[in-house]
Amino acid sequence: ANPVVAVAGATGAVGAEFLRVLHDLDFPAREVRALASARSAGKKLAFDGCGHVPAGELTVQEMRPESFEGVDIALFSCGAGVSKQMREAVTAAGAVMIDNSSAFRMDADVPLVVPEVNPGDIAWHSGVIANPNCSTIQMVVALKPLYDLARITRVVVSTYQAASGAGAPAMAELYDQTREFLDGKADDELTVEAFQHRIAFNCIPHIDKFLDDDSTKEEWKMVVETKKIMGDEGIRVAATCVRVPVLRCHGEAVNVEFADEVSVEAARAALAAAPGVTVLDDVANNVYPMPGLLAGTNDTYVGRIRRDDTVEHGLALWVVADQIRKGAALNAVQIAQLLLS
Ligand code: 11C
Repeated sequence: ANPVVAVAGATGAVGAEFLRVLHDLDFPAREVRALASARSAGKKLAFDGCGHVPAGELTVQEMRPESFEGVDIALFSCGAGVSKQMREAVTAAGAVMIDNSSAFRMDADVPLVVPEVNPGDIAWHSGVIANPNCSTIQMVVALKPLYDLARITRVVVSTYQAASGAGAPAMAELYDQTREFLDGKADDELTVEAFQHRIAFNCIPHIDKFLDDDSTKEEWKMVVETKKIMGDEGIRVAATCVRVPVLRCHGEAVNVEFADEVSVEAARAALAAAPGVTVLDDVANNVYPMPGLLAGTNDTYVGRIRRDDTVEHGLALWVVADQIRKGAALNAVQIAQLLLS
């Protein structure tokens, strides 16, 4: 039967993208329920339709535990606290929660799934499947075809993360602050709310909170989530996560160390053949992926594939994906598609 889908957090940046992706993939729903906090209840959201749901407007309903009665799949993006509060109600209603927050990702009974990498892990879910952090998703999509050539032993990654990773208000802050800056406002006159510092014409090496070892939680997520998704606790990951004044799409400079030799040619061929990957790598013609030009796309784009001679078996690459689509909404809806298959 065609599923009833709830979109929890429908008014947020990822929530809006859930609705677009459900339409774009023509997800075979018979009902789509838009849920959000009480203050958004009654708001109308344009929806282009999917499956048996015609195009029109969805009226946002206040999310309560009883909102999940009759729901088959609940796509969640409203923060870890709300996901924790609602988990019991969702699973008691018989729905599967696909959760975009960090609430359950590292729980032993919750699969952490990227369909191109570990689709089989959905088999052992017990009501909740976690969607990984956006910066992890695009990295593992690129790493998996390489891992299939030779075991990966170490990854060093530096991220260039878009403002919208911190939500729609953060993206608005980048626009507004850039305008204020160009209008000549001094630093102490600029509106700085979404980030710790001015993001316009700046880079901020600080995403999520600092941990005891002086790394950030965003960096920690890339370390532990990569091991869980790839199913290999032996992969060592060193991450530095940086916010850059880009609206949408994260970029990642990735250095990969293998247990055995992997040629640039073999890597390029494996990436070109991999699901969800597009290779843009023709330096003679200045072709490589760029975040500013890839917003709204579905694939993970890989370029600048070259040797890393600082280790015995090393490659360097540059990876870009739209973190609201593949890094969040698209990955979650692809998990929902896997559940139906
Ligand atoms: C960012 N990656 O760009 C974060 C957003 O754990 O799902 C997503 C945080 C998460 O700020």
